[in-house]
Amino acid sequence: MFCHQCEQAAKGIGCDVMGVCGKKPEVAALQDNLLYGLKGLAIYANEARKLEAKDPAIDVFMLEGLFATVTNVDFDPARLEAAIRKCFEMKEKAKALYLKASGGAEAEGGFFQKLKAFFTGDESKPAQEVAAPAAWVPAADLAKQGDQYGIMTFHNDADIRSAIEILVYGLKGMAAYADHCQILGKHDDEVYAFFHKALAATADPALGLMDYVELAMECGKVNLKVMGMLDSAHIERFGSPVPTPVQLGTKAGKAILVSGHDLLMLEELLKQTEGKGINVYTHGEMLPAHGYPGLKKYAHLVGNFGGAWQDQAKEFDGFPGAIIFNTNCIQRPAASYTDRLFTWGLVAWPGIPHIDGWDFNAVIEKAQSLPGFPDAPGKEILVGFGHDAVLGVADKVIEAVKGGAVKHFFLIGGCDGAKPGRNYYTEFAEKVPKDCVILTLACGKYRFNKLDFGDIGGIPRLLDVGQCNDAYSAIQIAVALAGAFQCGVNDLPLSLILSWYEQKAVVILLTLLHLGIKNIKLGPSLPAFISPNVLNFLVENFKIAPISTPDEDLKAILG
Ligand code: FSO
Ligand code: SF4
Repeated sequence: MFCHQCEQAAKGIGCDVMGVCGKKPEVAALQDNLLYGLKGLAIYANEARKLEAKDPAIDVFMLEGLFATVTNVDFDPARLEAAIRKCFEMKEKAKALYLKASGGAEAEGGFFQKLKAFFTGDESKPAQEVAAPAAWVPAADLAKQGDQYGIMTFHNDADIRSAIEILVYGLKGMAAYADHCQILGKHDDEVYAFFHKALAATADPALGLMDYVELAMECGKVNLKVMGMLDSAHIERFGSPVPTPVQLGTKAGKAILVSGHDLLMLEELLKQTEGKGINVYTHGEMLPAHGYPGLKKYAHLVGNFGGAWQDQAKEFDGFPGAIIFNTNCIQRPAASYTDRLFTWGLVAWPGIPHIDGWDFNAVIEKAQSLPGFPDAPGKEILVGFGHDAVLGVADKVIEAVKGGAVKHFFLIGGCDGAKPGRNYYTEFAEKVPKDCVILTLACGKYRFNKLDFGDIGGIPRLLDVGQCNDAYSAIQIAVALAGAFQCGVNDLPLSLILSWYEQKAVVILLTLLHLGIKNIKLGPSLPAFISPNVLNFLVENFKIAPISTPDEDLKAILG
């Protein structure tokens, strides 16, 4: 195996014996095989779409297939094998669509003709055979087959391979958000078309470095649309988040802990647990759920438990109820809680019961068989500062900036992780001067969201904007402030101090680059999949810089 798609890549190079995340070589090979099959599916789906032939089942499967290969999602070989076989079915469906739409023959100027022209050596060879992923057929041993499709086979040129990887990881991250959208009933043809076009392009030997760089930027653009769709889907269903205190203590009663990002799954669980004496707690990226009127109305959504994802193995032992993951980040479960752990959606761990569909009875029964919590009230933290809440007090904020009460805004956000060096973010937040406001989002906030930051004239100094996908909200806030001050976002007194871990962070970064946002500080380390030349390109064009020390960075930013 060789994988370096996340920040945990072993030795900063890549995992080649076993994933630091717990991904075994067999699972890595199956994911590589699935990704290869998805490229084949994308080639046909893209060609079919050009002829106005499409199928919603193909569009949704593309999202699910990509999402299953994101870090800390699917560790279950059996589920991955089933996905690979379904991928083949979908590819055959897309091929049939394409052939039907093209009248049974290759369309003029189509992908296969281009390939034929490229490989001038063997004109007799059917073009479909040359477009290797399009000709992919699952073998009897799917893991062994996947071994030939590792990321090093993406391209021989290190820079082109790096650009292709950035695009592929961007697509994976965006697939996660688009999957949440489709679960909420939101679909967008332009988004689906881009997935097919971009993934097909990764198998096109006629393309060069700048083609992939442009596609990566376009991925950032499309992702802005996807995050916007998810934002409106959440608001339509649950109302706009409002500032809400969240209990970190416990309430007497049986308990269920929900981890992940899927708010619709949480709502369904809240409905099914109502009146049953079960209290529901959020974990990790579910924390922002407390701010949504349509979710906070459930009195048995009682609080938040634990820290960010990387602490789960030591914290879940102390949760005396059932635990369910609805998206990443799951880690190898410790023996002390495997008997009360469940997965849902695309998350899976071998041997852990998976809930297919929307019936959470098994989870409820498990919670009822466990002791639950006593009453032990704790500290409260504030969440719910989405774009509507913040822009609702925009006048106050603008006045505070103009009057000099607020000097600077820092967006300290992104993913948390297990590697050392992430204390930087805690220290940075602590050292931010008292006349500055901190916006935060995603699971990296657990490094400092339980500290007291106080307020500036009634404006809390720490504003929790939400989940990682709520980067959309932060962008809306920045754009509105830029409008009010009649300047560009880069001219605002705003600095972005980001932490990354997995592929959703990659696609958010692409969105920020697409928007032309410069001077981002990125840590705790730079991605192993960025080649030195591609890094130079990013530094020259976007002035991205790795984090150094909180003191040095603060000094450089605030002068
Ligand atoms: Fe974190 Fe995990 Fe939300 Fe990620 S819980 S690391 S970027 O999945 O998606 O922020
Ligand atoms: Fe290693 Fe990250 Fe890949 Fe897991 S996802 S194998 S930790 S690089």
